[in-house]
Amino acid sequence: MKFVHLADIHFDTPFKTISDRADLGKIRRLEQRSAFKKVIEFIKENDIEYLFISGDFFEQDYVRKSTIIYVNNLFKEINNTKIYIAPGNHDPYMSNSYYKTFDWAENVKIFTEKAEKVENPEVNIYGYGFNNYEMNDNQLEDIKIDDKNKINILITHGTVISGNEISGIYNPISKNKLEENGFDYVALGHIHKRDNFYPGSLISMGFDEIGEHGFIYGEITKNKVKTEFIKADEREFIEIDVDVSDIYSEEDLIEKLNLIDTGNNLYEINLIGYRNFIINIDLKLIQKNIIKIKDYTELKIEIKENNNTLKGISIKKLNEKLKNNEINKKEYDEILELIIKIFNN
Ligand SMILES: [Mn+2]
Repeated sequence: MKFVHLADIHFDTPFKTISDRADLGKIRRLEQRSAFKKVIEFIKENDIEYLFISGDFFEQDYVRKSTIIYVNNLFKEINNTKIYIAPGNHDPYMSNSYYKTFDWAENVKIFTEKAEKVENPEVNIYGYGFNNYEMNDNQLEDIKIDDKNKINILITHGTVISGNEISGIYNPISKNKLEENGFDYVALGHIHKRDNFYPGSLISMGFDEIGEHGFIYGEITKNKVKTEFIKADEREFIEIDVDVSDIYSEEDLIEKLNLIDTGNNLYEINLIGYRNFIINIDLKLIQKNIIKIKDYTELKIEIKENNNTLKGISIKKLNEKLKNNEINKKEYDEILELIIKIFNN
C-alpha cells in the first residue's frame, strides 16, 4: 500500500513571529494552501491510497470556515484516497471544532480522543487525538494489535519520550511501548522538525524551523517499509551573520544587505562585530526577503578618560554612572556613542 503522511500545517495561523513584514503572514497563509495543493497533486499523480494527517492541521483559534471548505473541496478531488486525521493540540476535537460541526467529504475519517481501530482489507489503522489544548492520558496502553498478519499503522499527535518517566501535557508516548506494540508504521505529528515518526511541519513556521519542509511518501508491504521525504515548501528560512566591522556608513550597510542573493528564501540577519556608526535601519530600505535584522554589534572605542578634555571628563562621568548602576549597559552605549559623535565632529 502507498501512503502520504503529513502533519502540522496549522492552517490560518497568524505567523506572529515573522510578521515584522506586514504582508508576510498573508503570503505564508497562501503558501500553506499551495503546499497542501502540492500534496493533493502528488496523491493524484501517484495513485496514493491513504493520506495520514497527524494533527495541527488547522489552528482552532484562527481557522475560518472558508479555509475548511477549501481543504474539504481538495479532499473531494481525491475521493479514491482514504484520509485519516488525528486532531492535535492546536486543532483538538472539541464541541465547537469544525472536526465535529462540519460536513466532511465521505473519504475523511476523523479520530477522537478515544483510541479506535479502522479495518481495511490490507491494513488496520489505529488512531486517536486531542480533545482539548492539552492531553496527558496514555491511550497507547489500551491499544493492542490483534492481527499481526496485516499491516498495522498508528496515527496520533504527541511527544515521543525515551525514558521511563512518561509524563507531559502533549500526549506523551512511550518509545519503548511503541516498539513493543510492533506497528509497521507510526505516523505522528507535533514535532515540527523532521525526525523518526515525524514528517515535520508541511511548511516552516519561522526561523526556529530552518531547512527543508514537506511530507513523507511511503510504500509498505508486510515485511518492508520504504519512505521518502518530498519537499513541499518553496522556501527555506535562513539565518546568517553579517560582520559590520569594516562598514563605515548606513548606506554601505544597506547596500551590502541588498546585495545578498536571497533567492526564494527568507532571511534573518544577525549584525555582528564592531560598529562604526549608529545602526538604526529602516526595513523599508531593505530587500523584501530579509525580514528580520538583529543587532549584536559592539561599540569599539578607545576611551581616553585620563585626559582633562571635555570628552575625557564626560566619559569618566559616564563610566561612574555605569559603575553605580545609575544607567544600564544599553543606555551607557547610547550616551557614549553620542559623546563620541559630538566630540569627533
Ligand atoms: Mn504543531
